[in-house]
Amino acid sequence: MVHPQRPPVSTGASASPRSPTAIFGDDPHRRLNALTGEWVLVSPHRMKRPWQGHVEKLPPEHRPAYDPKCYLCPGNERAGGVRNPEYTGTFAFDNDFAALVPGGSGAEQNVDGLLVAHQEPGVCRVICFSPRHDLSLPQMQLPAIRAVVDLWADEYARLGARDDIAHVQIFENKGEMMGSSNPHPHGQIWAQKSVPLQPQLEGEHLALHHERHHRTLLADYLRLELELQERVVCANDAWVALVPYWAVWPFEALVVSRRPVANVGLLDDRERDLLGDVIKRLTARYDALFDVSFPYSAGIHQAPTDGAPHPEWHLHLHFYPPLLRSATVRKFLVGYEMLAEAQRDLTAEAAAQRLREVLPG
Ligand code: H2U
Ligand code: ZN
Repeated sequence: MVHPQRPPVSTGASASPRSPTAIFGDDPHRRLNALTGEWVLVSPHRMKRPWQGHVEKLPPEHRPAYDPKCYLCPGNERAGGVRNPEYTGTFAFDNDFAALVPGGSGAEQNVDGLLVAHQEPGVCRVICFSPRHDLSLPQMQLPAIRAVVDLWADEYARLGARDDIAHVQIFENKGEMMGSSNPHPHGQIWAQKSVPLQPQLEGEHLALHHERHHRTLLADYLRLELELQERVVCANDAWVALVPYWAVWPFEALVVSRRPVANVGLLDDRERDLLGDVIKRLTARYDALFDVSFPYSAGIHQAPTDGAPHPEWHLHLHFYPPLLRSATVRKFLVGYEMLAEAQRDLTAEAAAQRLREVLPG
């Protein structure tokens, strides 16, 4: 059963010594990302810079349910000449311009440990969430989102079973701003022989924590977040969406399963339905924030498919949206952030509160 439970709204001045607001107030401070070991500089006092709360409106978007020129719509021809079937649910195909291809020479280079490279085999897939050109995840019905979750699980299992695939990255670029080439609701999968950098860093931190405590890092982190209720955005019986303590992007979110599960294939029926529910509620909040189809890159982090047991892995989704104050004011990682480390002004606690309050439920 879905509990549209609304966490108590943080007063911002909680007496808890574990609340960063109580400890640091408006003082600049650095927060550690427990998943990756990276740091982020938080400068809450800078949010006091004058801002009238002005929201620039973009003209409303009108998209047809079917676009004869869209290469993802059912029955249409793609670049390269292949025609899509008249699909009525989800639809996945091999990317016609794949960044990774199967096979290869297995060649390696290592010159004095300074010029180091290896050939990388892999598979790239494109996944259409819906035949409807005009929808995106928050507008889709729950059973249709559930079908997307099932597709993720099928693709993870099928690709992960291959000997030449040790990692399956499922992701979505939404909106032109994030480099999405087409508004038709779709995501991508890049599966490859090596575990790429971000999941590798997370894997190392998850493994250290599991070794030490025999619980997953995210189970312990989630327990803290549920206790503190400062950064939780919305939740149901199986999932919690929150703005992580170490968030870099203004309205970054982490969706964590209540049960420590290593990959999407291990989610039961109810957890799959409820994943759709939490994604719909989080992304609906995003759209409501600036009254615009909210751009983001989002993706699933889960256990490598290298054949090893991964009791340390705890499935989660990251949402990285670039918007800061309106439909047009974006956050770029520039200057100090390129040369030193990530920085933000809006605290994770304030961002979570905005997301909680923008919509009921
Ligand atoms: P993005 O919108 O996130 O770029 O994803 C769309 C993908 O679709 C992109 O990787 C592929 C592009 O290579 N594509 C095809 O496979 N066939 C086409 O006909 C056009 C685009
Ligand atoms: Zn389309």
